[in-house]
Amino acid sequence: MEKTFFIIKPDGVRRGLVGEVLKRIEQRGLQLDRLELRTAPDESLIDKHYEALVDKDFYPNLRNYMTSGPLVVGVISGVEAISCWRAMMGATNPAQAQPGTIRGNFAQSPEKGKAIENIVHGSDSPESAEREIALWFS
Ligand code: IDP
Repeated sequence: MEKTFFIIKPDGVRRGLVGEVLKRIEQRGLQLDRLELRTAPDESLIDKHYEALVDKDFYPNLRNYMTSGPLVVGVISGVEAISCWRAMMGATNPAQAQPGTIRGNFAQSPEKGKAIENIVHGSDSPESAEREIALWFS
């Protein structure tokens, strides 16, 4: 069994997609190990979460987006949970996300210069899953 960390980002919560996302996790047969609503994510936590991206031009927009409202964080486990959840999310840019994926069904690509609001996050490797679980649930 592999564990991964996921976020339902502020646009997902704002748009009432929490139930939809959790339903997909459950129906896929992934196990929900932890689940929490965080009402006021602080900037320093987001900076640590996205430490590899803080130097990017779009980072200030990404931080504003991620602190713009409540988000849901959780841990799921299953066989190949990391790649399974990444496939369920779809491509980062919603314009390239396959229909049927969460991003491909529910997200739109932003205008130039804005953060990509794409509903969900998922760890991209066992190392980042371990780091992100420790960061958010320490
Ligand atoms: P991922 O979420 O699909 O793993 P990452 O490259 O790790 O993609 O980027 C993290 C998040 O940063 C994305 O989900 C998206 O919200 C935002 N983002 C990534 N690239 C861009 C960009 O070029 N412009 C604006 N926002 C971006």
